[in-house]
Amino acid sequence: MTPIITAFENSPDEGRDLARDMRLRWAFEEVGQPYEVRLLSFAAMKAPAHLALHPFGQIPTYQEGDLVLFETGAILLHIAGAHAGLLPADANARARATAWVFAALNTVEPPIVEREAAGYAERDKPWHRERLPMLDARVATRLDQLSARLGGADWLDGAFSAGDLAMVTVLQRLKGSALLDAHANLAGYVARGEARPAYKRAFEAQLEVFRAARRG
Ligand SMILES: N[C@@H](CCC(=O)N[C@@H](CS)C(=O)NCC(=O)O)C(=O)O
Repeated sequence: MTPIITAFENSPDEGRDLARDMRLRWAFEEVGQPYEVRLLSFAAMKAPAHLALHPFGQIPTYQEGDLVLFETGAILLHIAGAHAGLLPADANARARATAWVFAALNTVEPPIVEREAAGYAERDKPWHRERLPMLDARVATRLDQLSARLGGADWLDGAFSAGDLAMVTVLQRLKGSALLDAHANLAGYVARGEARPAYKRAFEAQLEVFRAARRG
């Protein structure tokens, strides 16, 4: 059965890979699993039919027969568990790759998203300028630590895994920022992820949604 995911009909980033359906598209491409995409407007995301699939009214969701999932980490691990290619065969290495998925989404992503959200939701507040250095410092701390761990390796723990896929998509939110550029190894890590053929296919598919919407 072909899994169906949901994605933005009109992505705020105009299809440039930041919407989180990208993680799932990339995972499907890595493991060679065909998938379908159901596009949603913002209004549809908050309507009862979608809230029945996703309690927080967000994208992406995953449907496969009777199974409905939300949260990209859970979906990524579900895809990785069902197909070869994103988790190592060795049980300990598999557990470590899973830990990196959680690290990406629970430890590295929150300060990055908080800083990004402050940029568009709090810009007009009198305290915004004072708060910004603190948000930058929180991100910088995580990047320093991640950079130290990655060192000169290509991937976080041996071969490319679901952990790297999650981490690269999290770090992409900082592309072009001084925070990421301060760590050549992390910038190189993101570039290595984006150079993977599976990533490129997923990126093209996501961008095509934006192009099609523009064509009308
Ligand atoms: N923790 C969730 C976050 C999902 C999320 O933030 N989705 C965004 C798009 S990338 C969204 O739907 N934003 C619109 C909204 O929250 O109303 C996950 O990883 O799946």
